[in-house]
Amino acid sequence: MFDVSKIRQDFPILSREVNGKPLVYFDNAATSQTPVQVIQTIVDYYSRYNANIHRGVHTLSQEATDAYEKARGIIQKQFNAQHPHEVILTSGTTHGINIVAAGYATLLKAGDELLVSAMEHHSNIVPWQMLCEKTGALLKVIPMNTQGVLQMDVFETLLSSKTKLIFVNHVSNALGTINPIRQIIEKAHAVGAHVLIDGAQSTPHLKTDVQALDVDFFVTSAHKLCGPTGVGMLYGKSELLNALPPYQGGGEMIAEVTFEKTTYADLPHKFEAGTPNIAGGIAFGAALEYINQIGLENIAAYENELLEYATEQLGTIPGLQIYGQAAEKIAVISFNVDGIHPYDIGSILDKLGIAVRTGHHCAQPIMDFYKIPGTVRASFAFYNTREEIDLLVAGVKRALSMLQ
Ligand code: 7TS
Repeated sequence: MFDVSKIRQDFPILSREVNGKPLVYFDNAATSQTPVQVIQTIVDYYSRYNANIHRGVHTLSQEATDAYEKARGIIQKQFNAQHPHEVILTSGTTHGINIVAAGYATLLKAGDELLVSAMEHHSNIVPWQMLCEKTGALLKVIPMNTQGVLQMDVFETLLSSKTKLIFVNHVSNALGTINPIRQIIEKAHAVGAHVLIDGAQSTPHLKTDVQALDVDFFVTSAHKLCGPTGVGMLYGKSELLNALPPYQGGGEMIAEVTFEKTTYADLPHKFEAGTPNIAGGIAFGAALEYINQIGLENIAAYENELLEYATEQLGTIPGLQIYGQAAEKIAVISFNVDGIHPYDIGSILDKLGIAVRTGHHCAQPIMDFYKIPGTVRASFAFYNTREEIDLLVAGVKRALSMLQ
């Protein structure tokens, strides 16, 4: 049974106060909080077997290597990758996208076309613009409507034999929209294009099966999933990862080095130069185990209730407009109230102990689309409660009484 008060006990941070008020943490889309089970794996690592991996004969190094590779196996299973070597441990979503974008510089030519959705995080826009600058490829945008839903009919008209790569987030961080990625992948493959899905916002809420989706590349960050910052994963089909050049050169990513010629290691090491975030990788595995023990289906069902309740309650506030009204969305509410700057609402909420994000959420094109400077974003997790939503609604009303 899903018992939120029991779950909350796993998160020490949830019992702290901010500005003399109990913390209400509604900035989960920026980063999720960390349960004690995950914190403990980091403490254990540094207390008991801190050592570099893949290189030592000594016991500590073996233990650390085993724990790190065990985590890779957990990640592989979580996303149903066919092979463990298709799971590249990265520093996060941004790193994963950059590995692929940099690699495609050797595979594209001038005139090739790339498609990006109108609702991407900057990390799924800028690396591709840099790729276009290097190669002369053309970036085209799949537009969205005012509900925050991609225009799939226009998407189909943009596809052609020139389309080489498509990159779309599974879920928008600023709107909460769940995009029809299965359909996008199918249509892309029909013209021979590859697809990278940014799963930073979907993996905490929705199950992902990379084989069933037949997705080419998939990226996410552990810190959105109750794991630590500075670690994430890039999944890629073996043959596609093998076709890409390494992103960084250094130790651990080589087969043999001489001053005349270096040969590269096999996957996954080819993309894992240098000493990685070892404790982070191990804790990423622990975070997935923690989430699975609660169950992603239970999490999604509970968060949907929170979303419905919050949408209804915030909807009673005159002049409040919600951006992102897709039928399929996760528990993120981006809103503004009648000409009041989002920053002002966010600052007053903070005084009340309520953490929301304000601004463009690293998705400026979305803000330009709506012709707004930014939004207030409340993003919910499975450890949030209806009572906290009541505090948010009361907090917004209080802010408005001060600002209007
Ligand atoms: N893609 C999406 C959809 C995201 O939401 C984020 C982070 C990233 C990529 C980048 O992830 P990173 O771990 O490499 O930084 N999104 C947010 C956010 O919404 N607020 O702060 C960070």
